[in-house]
Amino acid sequence: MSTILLMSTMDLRDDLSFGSHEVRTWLDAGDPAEVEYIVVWGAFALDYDTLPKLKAIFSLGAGVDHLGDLSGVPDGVAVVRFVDPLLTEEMTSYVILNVLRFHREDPWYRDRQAAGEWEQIIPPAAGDVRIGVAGAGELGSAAAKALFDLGYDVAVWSRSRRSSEGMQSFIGRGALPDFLGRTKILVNLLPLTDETRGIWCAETFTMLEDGAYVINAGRGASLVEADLLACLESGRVAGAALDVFEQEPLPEGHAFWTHPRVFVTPHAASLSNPVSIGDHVMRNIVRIERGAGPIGLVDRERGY
Ligand code: NDP
Ligand code: OXD
Repeated sequence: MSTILLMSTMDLRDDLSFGSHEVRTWLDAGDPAEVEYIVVWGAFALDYDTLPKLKAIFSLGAGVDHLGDLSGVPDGVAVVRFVDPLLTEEMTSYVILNVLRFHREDPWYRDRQAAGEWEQIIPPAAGDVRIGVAGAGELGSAAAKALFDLGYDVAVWSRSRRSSEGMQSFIGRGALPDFLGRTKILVNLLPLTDETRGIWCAETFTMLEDGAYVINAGRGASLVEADLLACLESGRVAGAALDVFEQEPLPEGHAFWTHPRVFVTPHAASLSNPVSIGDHVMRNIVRIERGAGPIGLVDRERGY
């Protein structure tokens, strides 16, 4: 049995189950010298000198940007992100929902409905719709594969080479213009790092096919919202499905709330399932106690 410290602004003890492990919260943390594992959502500042037994910090999400600066985490302490088939499945359905929305001209049909107009347009064949998935990790590669299986012309973009089952694979910053130049529907599933902050901006939107669509389920800070609004205004970008934002919750009165070409969801593309989190943490504790590497180990150099 290990001692887990659960750090979150909400008391999640009733939602999360960690079996027979002893779970403490910030309010009843007891002696920090006994804590072996931390499960956390949100930025934190810890005095690691008071945590000599700490073995791992588990993020409650797939992303770790919310944890803030990880440079002070001692080398022997693993930072572990959430990896889970259900999380992947949910993200895949969010991406498919929005790709179909744009491919099948749903915004246009909604306008026709509002106007009471009976009009039809023949959609392009899926094979003629070029989708670019930025981020070919756990979530991006599954979404890309599902879209590929639906017949779309899918390419992925990542930092290092990925096998992509017949999909085109673009690697590194130098390949970004080519990747975007063949993309009609951009799906962002990149983690937020120094390299990806603000990556989707006027310059990169201009590289997309004219009248492209943007789906952002990665992180809000990867996208410059003012630039997207300007590109929606000019028609350079025809529509966007946004799940994540520069500021969350999306502030009252923000232009996205009422924009006719923007589809807002409240950071709900893929929500961490509490049962899966419990399983993930407990399975990883077994691995760590056996001396094996945890699943979801974060590379602190890369930042994801
Ligand atoms: P992974 O770490 O498995 O994958 C990240 C991918 O991004 C990898 O393919 C990686 O390349 C690529 N990448 C990272 N940096 C760069 C870069 N500078 N240039 C090009 N490619 C880059 O992450 P996940 O797929 O599990 O999750 C992705 C993100 O999705 C999370 O970090 C989180 O921000 C977001 N998310 C959002 C949710 C929501 O509900 N909206 C829910 C869950 C996650 P390489 O393969 O070469 O390493
Ligand atoms: C995550 C998220 O990172 O929910 O898992 O955004």
